[in-house]
Amino acid sequence: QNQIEKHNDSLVTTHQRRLNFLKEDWSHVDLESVIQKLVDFQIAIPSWALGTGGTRFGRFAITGGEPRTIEEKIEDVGLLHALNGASGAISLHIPWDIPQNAESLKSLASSYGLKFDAMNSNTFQDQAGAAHSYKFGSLQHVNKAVRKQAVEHNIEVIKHGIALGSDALTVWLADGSCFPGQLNFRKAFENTLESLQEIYTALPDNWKMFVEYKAFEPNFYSTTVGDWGQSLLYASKLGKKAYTLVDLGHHLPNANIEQIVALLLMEGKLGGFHFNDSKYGDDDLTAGSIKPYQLFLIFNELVEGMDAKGMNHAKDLGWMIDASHNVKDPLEDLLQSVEAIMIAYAQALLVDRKALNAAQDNNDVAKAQEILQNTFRSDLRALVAEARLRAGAALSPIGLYRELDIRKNLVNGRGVNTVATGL
Ligand code: PSV
Ligand code: MN
Ligand code: MN
Repeated sequence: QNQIEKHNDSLVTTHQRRLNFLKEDWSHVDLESVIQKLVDFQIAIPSWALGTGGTRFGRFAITGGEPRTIEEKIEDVGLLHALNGASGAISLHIPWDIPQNAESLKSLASSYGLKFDAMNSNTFQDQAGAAHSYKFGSLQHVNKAVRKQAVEHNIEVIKHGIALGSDALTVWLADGSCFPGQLNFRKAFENTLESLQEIYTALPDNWKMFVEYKAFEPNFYSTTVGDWGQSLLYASKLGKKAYTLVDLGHHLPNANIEQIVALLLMEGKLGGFHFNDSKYGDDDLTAGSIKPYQLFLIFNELVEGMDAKGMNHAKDLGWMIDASHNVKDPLEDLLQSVEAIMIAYAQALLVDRKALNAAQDNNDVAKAQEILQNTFRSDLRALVAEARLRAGAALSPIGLYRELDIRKNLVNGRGVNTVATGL
C-alpha cells in the first residue's frame, strides 16, 4: 500500500490535470456516477492465464516465476487486484486446479479481497486414470458410460465450487466432429442436452450454468455447441438457471458480436463473457488489442440493454477474461486486458443515449455514427485511473509493476523453470 501511495504521489499532478480537462469537457454529464460504476466493475481473472501460454506448436517460457499452486495463482490475482482495483475474482479450472482445502483457500482469497468466480470443468482432455477417453466427445458421446463420466466430473466441479463460495459453472465442450458423416448431429445434440440436464439438476438454486459456444477447434467440421443459436437452444431447454456465455474469440470471422449480445440480453439469456481479442480465430489475444471499436460497440449494447432491463452492470452478468500468452509477461497482459475493458465500458457509459435514440428514430445515420464515435474517440483513460485511485489502487498499474520489478521478485521466489498448469 505504501508503494502504491508513493507511486500515485509521483503521478497525481499529471492525473489531476487530465481529469480536470475531462470534467470540463463532459460537464453536462454526471461523471461522478460514471466513476462510481467503474469502481464497482470487477473482471475475473482465469487461473490458466497466469502462466505463459502457448500454441500447439510450442511454448516459450520467457518469464519464470509462474504460479505453481492454486495458492500462488490466488497471490498473483491478489497482486493484479492491488494494482488495478478491478480484478477482484479468480476463475478456477478443474482439474488444472485441484482445491484441497476450500476453507484455507477461501480465507487466502478474501485476504486479497478476492472471490471465486465461475468454475470451469474440463472434458476436453483425458485425465490420468480415467476409465474412458474423450477422443470422440464427452457429453455428446455415443457411449452412455463416457457421458456419465463427463457428467460426474461436472458435478464434482460444482461441489468444489460450493465449498469455495462460487455460484456458477461454465461448461465449454470440445465435442463435435472432424469429418462429414462422423456424427449424427441430432443424436449428438440430444445426448448433450440429456447430459447437461443431469448436470443442471445438481446445480444449487442460486447458481447459474453458462453454456459456452465455439465455432470450431479442436473439431474442424462440426461443433456440438457451435454458435449462439445452439447455446441458446440448450439454455432455453435447460431452464432459468442456464445462460449463454459469449467468448469473443469463438465466432466465425466478422460475426456481428454486438448484435448477438443485444439479442441474448433481450431474451434474458446472456450469462456473461470471456473477453479476449483475435484477428483470425480463437487467438486469445489481449482484450482490445486488435479491435477496440468492436469491444466498445459490445459494451454500448450491454449498457443500453442492461439499463433498459434495470440490471446491475457489476453484478448481473459474469465478466471474465479468457486470454493467454506466448510472448508477453502474462501479468502485464492481464493488466492490459482489464484496462481495455474498463475503457470500453467507460466509453459506453458516456454515449449520449437520448441523442442516439433520436438519431435512430429519425433515420439520421450520420448523426448516430457521430454520437458513437464521439465517445469512442475521447480519451477517457483519466476516468478509469480516477476509479483506480479511489479504490486504493495504482494510477499506472503496469508502470508500478515495472517500477517494483515484480516479475524479478516472483522469479526469485519461485524459480525460473516454473510451469503453471493450464493450456
Ligand atoms: C476454449 O477455447 C476456452 O475458451 C474455454 O473457455 C475454456 O474453458 C478455456 O478456453 C480454457 O480451455
Ligand atoms: Mn472461453
Ligand atoms: Mn477459447
